[in-house]
Amino acid sequence: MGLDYVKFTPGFEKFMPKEYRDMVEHGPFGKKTTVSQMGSFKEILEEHPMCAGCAMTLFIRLAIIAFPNPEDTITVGTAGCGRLAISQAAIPFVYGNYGDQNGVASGLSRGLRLRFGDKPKDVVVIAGDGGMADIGFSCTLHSWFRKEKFTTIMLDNEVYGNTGGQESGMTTKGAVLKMAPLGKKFEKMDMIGMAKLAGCAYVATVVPNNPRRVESVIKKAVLIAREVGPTYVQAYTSCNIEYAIPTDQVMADAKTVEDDRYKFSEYVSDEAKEYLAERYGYKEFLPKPAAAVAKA
Ligand SMILES: Cc1ncc(C[n+]2csc(CCOP(=O)(O)OP(=O)(O)O)c2C)c(N)n1
Ligand code: SF4
Repeated sequence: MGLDYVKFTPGFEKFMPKEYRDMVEHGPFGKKTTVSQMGSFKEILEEHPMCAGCAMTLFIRLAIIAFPNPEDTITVGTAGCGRLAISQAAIPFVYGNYGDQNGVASGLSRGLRLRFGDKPKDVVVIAGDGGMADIGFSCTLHSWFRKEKFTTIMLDNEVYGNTGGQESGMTTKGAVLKMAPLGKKFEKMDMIGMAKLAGCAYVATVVPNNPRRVESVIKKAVLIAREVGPTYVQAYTSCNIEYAIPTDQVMADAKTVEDDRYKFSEYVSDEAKEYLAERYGYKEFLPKPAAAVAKA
């Protein structure tokens, strides 16, 4: 890991495939690129085999652009639609068995700390709601209770998309799906509440139609996980196939769902606020001057 793996070996530049040359010359490695610059640099994830219009793909693209140091980042995932895109990205991807991604990430994150000491190597789990809240539930929760320092991102499409429409714990009550024809009988799981209860230092919900917000959330989550503790981001990433959302309505659906029941929320522990302010200059978390506190 590090910038060396995205450099040419001297003398080999002209023999490298065009895609690789583009990535070295116009990619985001070692630079500060933002979502506002999309279209002006080569993205780490450009090609993928997911359904046209899938909101999950847009979210994954935005999340990867937001990684503070992509050359020092490893993603961990599992079976599910998201891995189809994440595994095409030009950064290392570890594919766990279905559900064990937070266990794999725990070992990886600890190993990288032993190997590289203080030099940050970011581990980011990205997986679906079924893999994370159902089959991987115990691995997810225990990694949080153990205070493992890595980021967990749930691609919450509220269904098992990759296997054709079974309900998950994150499906909303009453939702009718191909393989839940009578409608789901139970409430959507409160993974946000559980993440806070288990001691995550940063917990947020987002939808993909606000790229700058996605960027800000992912950046904070990754930075906090370096030193403070586990972080969790839950993203509504609709499945337009299983929920029959017309492709041109995918972003409108995200906005409606956001307004209705997936409002932006962000919890930052006091320790994480202090860390972001002191280490990374986040002004909004700097202690307020005494006069301002008295006035408030
Ligand atoms: C141990 C195991 N059980 C079941 C499967 C089959 N399987 C593959 S993807 C998937 C569902 C994925 O749903 P989710 O995690 O919500 O992700 P999505 O596809 O919706 O993004 C299942 C059950 C598997 N690969 N491994
Ligand atoms: S099945 Fe759904 S979640 Fe999976 S790629 Fe297609 S639209 Fe996206």
